[in-house]
Amino acid sequence: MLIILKAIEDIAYKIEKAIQHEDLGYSEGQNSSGESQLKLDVRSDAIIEHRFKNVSVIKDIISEEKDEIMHLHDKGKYTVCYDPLDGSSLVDVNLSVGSIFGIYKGSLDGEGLVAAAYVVYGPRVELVWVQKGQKPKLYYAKNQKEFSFVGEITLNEKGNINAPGGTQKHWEPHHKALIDGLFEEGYRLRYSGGMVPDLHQILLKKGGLFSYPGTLDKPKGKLRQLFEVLPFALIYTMAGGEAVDSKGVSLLQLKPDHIHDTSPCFLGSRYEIQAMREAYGV
Ligand code: P6P
Repeated sequence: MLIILKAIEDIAYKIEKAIQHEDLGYSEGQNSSGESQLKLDVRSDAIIEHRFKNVSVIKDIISEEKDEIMHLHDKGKYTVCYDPLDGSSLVDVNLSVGSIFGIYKGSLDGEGLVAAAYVVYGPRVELVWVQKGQKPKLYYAKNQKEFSFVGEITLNEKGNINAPGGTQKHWEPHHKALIDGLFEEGYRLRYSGGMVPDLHQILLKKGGLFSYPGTLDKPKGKLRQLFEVLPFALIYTMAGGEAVDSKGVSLLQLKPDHIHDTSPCFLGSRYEIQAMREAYGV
């Protein structure tokens, strides 16, 4: 499986360069979620597809930017689901963005998720890798050739960062009570609109809550299960935190019906997930 980590390191360098030097305009296309595609989205997807074609253990790939599953290697064991450049619309206001990867073996669901990774393209390029049963590992791009291991990531029982997603006017009353309650306790608002840097910050600051709830306008939430919600659910759970849906059920029990299915999601330290359970009555 570490051959996939090596490929993600190579991909990170190439996407970083594309972000620095390539056109930030819109392509003519739309992705499967009906979102307009930036040229950078298409370019990042092509970089990943090209690199994974050289990794024979990868059987299939599923991308936010592709309508359907793409077969790569008959003898491959893993399906890699990825969001090539999450939050790409933030690039033209010079905010951090990221790539997210879920590595599945057997079933395309929380049970089949065996590893996950993300790359943050910020002031530094950083990478987090996790295998089921192990602590998440943090690396940073020391130069154009290698990533250096920094250390393992653990979440404390409680944090003080609140990253509330979704359109506030469409929040249900009990969700608003959860968010306002944390602010009442002195939590700090840290929300950029990019889930990768927003979730990365909570991990490195060792605690807090990231939420993207079901809302009146998006009852099933906005974030995609296979290549956004589940990879981070594995990372947060292996870091000692929790990752649940709006019923308080572990996101690692998700079983998507379609490759672009979404789910409400709450990821954070144990104290904040307990606060969510109390506010939602679950
Ligand atoms: P909202 C970026 O488009 C993204 O998919 C995630 O990175 C981010 O958490 C979310 O959407 C932001 O959505 O509705 O809060 O702007």
